[in-house]
Amino acid sequence: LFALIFLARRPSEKCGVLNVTKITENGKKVRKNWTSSWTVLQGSSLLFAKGQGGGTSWFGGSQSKPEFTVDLRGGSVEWASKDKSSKKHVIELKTRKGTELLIQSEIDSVINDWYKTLVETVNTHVSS
Ligand code: I3S
Repeated sequence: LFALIFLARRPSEKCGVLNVTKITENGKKVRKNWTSSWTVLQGSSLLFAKGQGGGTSWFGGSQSKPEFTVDLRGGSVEWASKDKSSKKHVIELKTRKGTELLIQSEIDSVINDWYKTLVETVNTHVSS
């Protein structure tokens, strides 16, 4: 029964606003650039769109195209160590292809939910 409940509740989609920066791209260190992004998890893909400014809605407007997407299969998720950022509640995501991102929210419950969901995503979508 518990297994059934777990399966039924398994997250495949989640969205919300997070602060995001890349720190490494294809194994090369890049300059931090924190931006507020509309973040969407679909299966094992995590999509980021530009922040909310500009008054255009997510639907239809220029804001709707994703800035970038990462595939979480074969990647890792952990709480970032203090030397990665001075911010609170920072998650470090690493993709199999060598891109590292930091994601952050000032709101504990928001970032804790993302952490749980991302860990489950990485664990359920085992590298192919
Ligand atoms: O890891 P760093 O270099 O201390 O990161 C900070 C910088 O990226 C800084 O920008 P510039 O050095 O480009 O001006 C950002 O404004 C900070 O937010 C970065 O640090 P935190 O600790 O907030 O991740």
